[in-house]
Amino acid sequence: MTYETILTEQKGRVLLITLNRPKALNALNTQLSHELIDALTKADDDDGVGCIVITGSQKAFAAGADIKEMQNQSYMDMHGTDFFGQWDKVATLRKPTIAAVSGYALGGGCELAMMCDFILCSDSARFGQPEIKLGVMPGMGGSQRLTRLIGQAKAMEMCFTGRMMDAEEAERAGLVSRVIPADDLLDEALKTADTIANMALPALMSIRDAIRRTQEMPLTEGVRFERRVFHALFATDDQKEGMAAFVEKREPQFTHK
Ligand code: CO8
Repeated sequence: MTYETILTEQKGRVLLITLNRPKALNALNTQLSHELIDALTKADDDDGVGCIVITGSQKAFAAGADIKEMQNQSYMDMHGTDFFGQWDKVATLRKPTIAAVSGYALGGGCELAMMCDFILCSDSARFGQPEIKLGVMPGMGGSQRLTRLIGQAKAMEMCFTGRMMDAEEAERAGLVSRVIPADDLLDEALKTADTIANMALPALMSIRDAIRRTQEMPLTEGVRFERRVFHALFATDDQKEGMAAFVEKREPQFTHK
C-alpha cells in the first residue's frame, strides 16, 4: 500500500509515523485512518520493529476527525458503516507506541494520542475535546480514556466546554508523561523509543498487556495475571540473557525471543 497522508521511516528498531495532511492540520479522514492503521498493523507484525512513534507537525498533531468529511453524513452513514470503528485496532496493538505531540491535539487527535501507551509533548501542545462545539461528542474513546487519565472533574469540564489544556496542565493532570521544548521533541521521542525498542520484547509486550489490564480488571485479578505473565517470561531467551548479563557484569544482548 502506498501512503499519501502519512510518512513512515524506520530508524533502527523504531518506526516513526508522521501524520501528513498539513493543509488540514492533519485532520483524520478515512484515507488517513486506513493508511495509519495499515502501517501500524504491519509494524506490529514486523520482528524488526520494537517501538512505534506517532507524530504530526509543529502546528498540529491532529486537529480532530475531518469535519468536512463528516458534515453531511446521516445517522446510518455513520452507524451502518461503524464509522471509525477500525480505530479500535490502535488500542489493541501489542508493540509499545508513543505519541509525540506538538501543537493541536483536538477531538480525534487527542483520542489518537490517548490510544498510544504514553504521550510526550512539547511546550506548544494543546489538548482538547471540542466536539461539543460542533453539536457532537467524542467518538474515538475520548469520554472513556480522558476520564481514566485525568479524572471525572477535568474530563467533564473539558468535554462540556471544549476548552484546550496547555502542556503544563496536561503534565500536571497526568495526561502526558513529560513536556519537552518543541525543537527537541522528536529527538527525545525517538531516543526514548530507541531505548524501549532495544529492551527485551517479550517482557515489554507482557508489561504493556499487564498495565493496560488495570483499566479492565479488579486488583486481585490483575495481580494474579501479572504473576502468571512474570512466570511465563522464564520461558524466554531474553530472561536468560538479561540475568546472565547482570551476573557477568556486562550489557545484555537481547534477541527479542
Ligand atoms: N477537519 C477538517 N478540516 C480541518 C479541521 C478538522 N478537524 N481542523 C482544521 N481544519 C482545516 C481548516 O478548515 C482549514 O482549512 P482551509 O484552509 O481549507 O479553510 C485548515 O485546516 C487550517 O485551519 P484553520 O484556518 O482553522 O487554522 P487556525 O490556526 O485558525 O485554527 C484550530 C486551528 C483551532 C485547530 C481550528 O482549525 C479548529 O478549531 N479546528 C477544528 C477542531 C475540532 O473541532 N476538532 C474536533 C473534530 S470532531 C472529532 O474529532 C470527533 C472525533 C470522533 C469521531 C469518531 C466517529 C465514530
